[in-house]
Amino acid sequence: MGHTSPSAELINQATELRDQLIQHNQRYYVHDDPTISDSEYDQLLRRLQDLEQQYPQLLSPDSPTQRVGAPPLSAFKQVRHELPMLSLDNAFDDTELKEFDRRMRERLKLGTEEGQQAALEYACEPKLDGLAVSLLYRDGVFERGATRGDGETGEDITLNLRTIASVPLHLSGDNIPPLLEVRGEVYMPLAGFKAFNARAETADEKVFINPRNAAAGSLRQLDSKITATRPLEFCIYSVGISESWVLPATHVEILKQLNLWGFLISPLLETAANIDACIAYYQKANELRATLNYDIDGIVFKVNRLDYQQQLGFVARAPRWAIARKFPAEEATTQLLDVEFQVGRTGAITPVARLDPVFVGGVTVSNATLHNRDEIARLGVKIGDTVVVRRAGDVIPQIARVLLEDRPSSARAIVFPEHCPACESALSRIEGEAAVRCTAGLICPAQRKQAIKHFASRDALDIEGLGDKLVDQLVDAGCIHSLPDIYHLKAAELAALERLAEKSASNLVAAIEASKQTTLPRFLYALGIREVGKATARSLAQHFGSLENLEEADGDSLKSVADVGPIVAGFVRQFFTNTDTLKVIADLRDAGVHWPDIEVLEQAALPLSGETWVLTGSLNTMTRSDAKARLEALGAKVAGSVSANTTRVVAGDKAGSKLAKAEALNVPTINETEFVEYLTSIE
Ligand code: 9MJ
Repeated sequence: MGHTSPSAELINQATELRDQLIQHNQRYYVHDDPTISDSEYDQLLRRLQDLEQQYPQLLSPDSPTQRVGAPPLSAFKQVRHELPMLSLDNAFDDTELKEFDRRMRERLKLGTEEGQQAALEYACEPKLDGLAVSLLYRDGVFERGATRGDGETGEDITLNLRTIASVPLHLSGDNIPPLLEVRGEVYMPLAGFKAFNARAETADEKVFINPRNAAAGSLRQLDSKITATRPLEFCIYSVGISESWVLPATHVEILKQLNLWGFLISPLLETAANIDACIAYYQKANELRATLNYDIDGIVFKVNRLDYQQQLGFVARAPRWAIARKFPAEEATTQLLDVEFQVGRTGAITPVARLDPVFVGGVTVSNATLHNRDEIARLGVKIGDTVVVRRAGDVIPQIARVLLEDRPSSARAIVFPEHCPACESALSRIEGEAAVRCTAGLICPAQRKQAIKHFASRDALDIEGLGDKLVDQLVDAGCIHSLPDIYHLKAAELAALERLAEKSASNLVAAIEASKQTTLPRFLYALGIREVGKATARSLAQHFGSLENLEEADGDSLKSVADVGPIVAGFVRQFFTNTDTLKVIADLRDAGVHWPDIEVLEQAALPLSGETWVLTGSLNTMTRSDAKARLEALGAKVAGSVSANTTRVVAGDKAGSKLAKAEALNVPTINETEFVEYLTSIE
């Protein structure tokens, strides 16, 4: 591909597309008078991109595909990573780091006893706290960039990446491979982050809670002109696929070569002769951390020799030959000012601590979750107490403990409400459950808001632009009372709301319109039936094929569905026998929400019928019950123990005796990466 010449017809086509796009661009940006929709524009742009991708000869520097900040897309394309994008195992102290070194030495047979150890060198680099992306270059030209996604499939964010100055559009230097994929991190340096937030605050716009979220939010823009205004950087840390490149012998040499071709590499990249030198590097970096102009959340150590890396291979979705030594969770003390009670989608009441704002783990924290009534009792916390707040990486801030010696005499007990704080309805607590719930369902405005947010979320009907704040506004303003009202919103009504520009209002109306065409699993998930997550929604859809069949299903047939036990079956029955919810569904369909039915295969005709699988060890990319549900939906039985009748064993991290038994019985085993690949290939 790419080496043959395009026909005259294709050359003409490309010229025509380019002219059309330039014209539409002018109409859109200069004259504010577009004559085609955003998605029609996308289609033209993609046709040209595809042509140019296929025939780089057609690329011209003035092509609209090359603009810094191209016109908005209506959605990102999916990209499958030919080589999965891996994550890293963590070590939380020096002992775990030494343990890692011992494992490497054992596997590589380099000696573990003192005095008998052969050299094992590591590459040391800071762990950047941003977003992992993959960039693909063909003949030295940047062709496509994608997010990591779940490691297997990411999103095509080429146009956004093109706006980042440290993403080279052309590589320079000698012997550039005809095909080269690099991986690295996109992040927002601290100075840029602070400046961005300061500006946003003055303009009364949304501020980001930390640089990582800012980077993520900036890369997720469908309009790359917005991304272009964000101060992002890109630093690489590994190579993916490549063609005709005889890789150097070590990781550090690879990065140095990539640096020569035009990529930014960490200025702190070093080698360490052994694990003690790694520990010294970590300490030095920890001291340096406060002076860096970007956030790092740990140090990554990688076995430097490539032949060793190949020998060591992978476990699940992480390389065996690398480890991230994380900086410790940060703690700070502050005062608990008050406790408020929030109502979740299913009515669960969550106490939220309002704190005297305190800077911890790189962000200012003014709220922390207290989870439930039991957690308040466990902490023994009162309003007015001095508390220790802990924040580790992405984790929601928690109250770790109370400093009882500092308790003021004015401290008061936290009183759990007896009625819903949003609608005054009665609360109930089911035996054996930690949560206390509001029983009012969608009559409760708080639950209604959450239900709408869930319905519009990415994995549900994916209504881009219908975010949390807007839903709050729409419900408060009385524009939305129930889910079907979403489909009766008018651009004028939306534009009248505070903070919503006319353009965003019409984009939102278009996104709402587009969401009408969906799939049965998405629709079922979107309804927010209790305990019906994505995997269960998929099982139900595959089993029943249509909503009508599901609505009519009795408890027994529900229980025969993969991953559905009596409790979930009960919630599903309850949902579909409630006249209010049936009316919501009917109204949604009347409003135009539709999906194709699914062909229901007889159990015997399913691809894994007759097979028995065993899951062991921990999985990183899905929960054990999701894995089970997916296997069962494909017709397999999932057993708890390995026998000669077992078809296959999926071995996750730290798989133990079951894996050993499988090996002893010659039962085939696969790791998580292979498992995910297999599932996606047959589902
Ligand atoms: C970061 N986040 O800085 C890796 N990373 O290597 C570095 N991440 C990585 N390396 C293999 N420096 C998988 C992830």
